Amino acid sequence: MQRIFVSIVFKLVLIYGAFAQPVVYPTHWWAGFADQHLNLIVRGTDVGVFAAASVRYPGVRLERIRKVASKNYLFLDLVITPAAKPGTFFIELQSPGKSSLRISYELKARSSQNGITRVRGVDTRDFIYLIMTDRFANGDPSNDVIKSYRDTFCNRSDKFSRHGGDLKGVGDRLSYLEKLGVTTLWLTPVNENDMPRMNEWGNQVAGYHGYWFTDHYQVDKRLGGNQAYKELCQLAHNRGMKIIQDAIYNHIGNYHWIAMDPPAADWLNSSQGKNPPHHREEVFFDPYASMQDKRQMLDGWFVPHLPDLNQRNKDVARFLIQYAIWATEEYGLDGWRVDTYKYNEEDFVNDINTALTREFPSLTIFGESWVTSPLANAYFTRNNIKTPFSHNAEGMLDFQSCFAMISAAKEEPGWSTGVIKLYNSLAQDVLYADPSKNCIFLDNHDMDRIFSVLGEDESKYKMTMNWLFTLRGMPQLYYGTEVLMKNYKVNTDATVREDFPGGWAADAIKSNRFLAEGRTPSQDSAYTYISRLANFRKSSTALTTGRLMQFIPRDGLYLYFRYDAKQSIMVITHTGKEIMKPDWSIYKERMDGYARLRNVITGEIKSIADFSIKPGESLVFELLP
Ligand SMILES: [Ca+2]
Ligand SMILES: [Ca+2]
Repeated sequence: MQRIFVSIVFKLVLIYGAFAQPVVYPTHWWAGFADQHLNLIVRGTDVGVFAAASVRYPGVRLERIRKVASKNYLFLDLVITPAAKPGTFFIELQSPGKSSLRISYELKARSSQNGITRVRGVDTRDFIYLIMTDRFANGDPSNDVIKSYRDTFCNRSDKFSRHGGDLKGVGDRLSYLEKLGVTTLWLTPVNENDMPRMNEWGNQVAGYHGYWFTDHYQVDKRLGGNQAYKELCQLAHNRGMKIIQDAIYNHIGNYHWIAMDPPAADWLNSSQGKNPPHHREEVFFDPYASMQDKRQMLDGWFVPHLPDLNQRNKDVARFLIQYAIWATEEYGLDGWRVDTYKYNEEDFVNDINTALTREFPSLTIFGESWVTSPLANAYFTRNNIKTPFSHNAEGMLDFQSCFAMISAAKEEPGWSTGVIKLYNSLAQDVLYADPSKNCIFLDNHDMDRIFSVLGEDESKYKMTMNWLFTLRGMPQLYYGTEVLMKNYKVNTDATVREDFPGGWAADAIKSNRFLAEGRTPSQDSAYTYISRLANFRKSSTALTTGRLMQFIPRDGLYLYFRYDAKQSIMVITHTGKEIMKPDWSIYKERMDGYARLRNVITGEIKSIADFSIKPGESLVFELLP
């Protein structure tokens, strides 16, 4: 399948036999982008000997041909004017010895469905489900091992090995996810990771998670390759669901062609793994920061097998920008989640965001960085902070509200402990231009699983889920959380990336958590709870687009309201020790005119006058007259 795809997409016609088939990046392009520049990289053994090139196609102009340090590359700068129609044209390369090479290149027609059924963007009305594809479901055992790849292990009993999960497995579970209320899939990176197993902290680890790119234009064949990804995106879009792709601009795997044969030495940052980043994002906004500390953050390689890209090199930046545009148009992506945001050149991330939204105005982009303060998180977005550099990302993954929700559920309420931390965290939203653009969550593939963090306490689980689905922002759930998958990271994050039970044909029906009959009563109750909450949220204007008002927690009792002209929702949580009858006069501002409370999970209606709340209880009510 892959072979057919490749040959259709870029037919390379060789006239001079001495040259192996070069590869061209981007592999194809489209007519009609706002940015008329297209910078092609031609990669092939000794392709740099060609000194001249020509293109004859109406509306397409070759501006220049450029050589770089490695003789295995040629750079062709083209202009695709609005007059260029979709079609295939030839690029003729000529060497001084009169040998020539003819490359065919395709300009496709852009999709008329962008912004309608695809590339719609993701917003607060959505519910994002994070999947590590290798660990979710194996829909096609024939792709578990690809013999031509460097790593041919597939062993479910080894937590560091690949397990065989794939894109078809995800596509086969869309009904399950839709029933849960999910509207949007975020998969850890789908790009090819053709790496051998690497030594990480003494373990032989595979690139099963997807964060070790070796080819930007190839989806890993163990996940099903480009065609399977295209099919999954189409299936999701057919159901009105959306796709967020996980991007890594900061680094690549050391078996990427850029790392194995860099076009020029300055494509990679020079630390060569010797000075890893110190991870302290304060260097970007600290008025007293040193350049030394800032450069170490930007240039340091995470680990020696993840070479750091020098985004100050214009060709590197252009390669990444064109790839992001290519993937968005090719697959109809609705959003990008940008990995390791704080390690990228600041100008570069602004430039790539601008380039993407110029071509795809409805596209959503949010960054990921594990930061230590709301100020730091807001710094990387459009914000209200005065600093010399201004970032333009609309939102970030909100680690601060995550930590605050966990503290609020776990700690004793006090002056500076427990639920006040959630109140205080939200009060810092003044820093953001629009805090609702953040993606909020309770855990992910890099963190201890939330059910374990909460001591497997089902009341606390419901409490945190209530907050996740009713606070501002786009909620994200990590796969399996809805069926109480648990674990801590123990010297590795592989322990929080276990297989979803039931995703493999060999899994017993009685433990197939995709099916009600394969879940324990607790697991089924958790699944049902989230499904009801998420599906209620879908149709609630107050929760998705309404305003938020919170009241200072009193004796562990914390209330906030989401409201608009049509609807008012009250989220009430009691983290104190005694049964409590709220003093409603405090909340009059939001409760005037209402007499009853409708529980959004059970549908039960109570009078406000009769209501009292038990310690540890958390409830979501729609206010009724
Ligand atoms: Ca498979
Ligand atoms: Ca970097």
